[in-house]
Amino acid sequence: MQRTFIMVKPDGVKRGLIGEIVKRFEQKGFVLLNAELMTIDQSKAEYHYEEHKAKPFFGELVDFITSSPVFAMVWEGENIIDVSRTMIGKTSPTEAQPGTIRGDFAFKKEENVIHGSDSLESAEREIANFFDPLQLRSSDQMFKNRKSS
Ligand code: IDP
Repeated sequence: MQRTFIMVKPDGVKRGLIGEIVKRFEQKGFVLLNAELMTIDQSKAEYHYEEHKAKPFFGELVDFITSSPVFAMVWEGENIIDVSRTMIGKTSPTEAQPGTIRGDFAFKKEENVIHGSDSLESAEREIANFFDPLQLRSSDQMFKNRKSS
């Protein structure tokens, strides 16, 4: 079982897409472990997008992600890293297929509604950047009462 970091970006939150995105992940059968509406500070944003530090759009990217609240989530499921990237769609909305989240809702590369980790290593690094390890749930903990009742 894998877990991943999914974030509705400021444009997605402003456009009221949190519910739609959560619905798609729930309907797929994934389990929501943690979620928080949060405003990201500069240092967390820079760490999150560290791999793009040398790119010309880095400053703009950090400004955008810190501009207003995001909805940060941890989701769990089988092969969730690859499956969620497919559900999210390509980075550029001109390439994102209809039926994917970006294909259906995004029209600009700079504001493409959602982030999802692209590997197990990034997922763990990104989860740790935004959530306190003591607050992280596991699905075993969440559903232990359901089994015994
Ligand atoms: P991903 O979000 O699909 O994994 P990455 O290549 O990791 O894509 O880029 C991170 C984010 O940076 C993208 O989601 C997008 O919002 C932004 N971005 C990527 N390329 C460009 C660009 O050429 N101009 C402006 N923003 C970009």
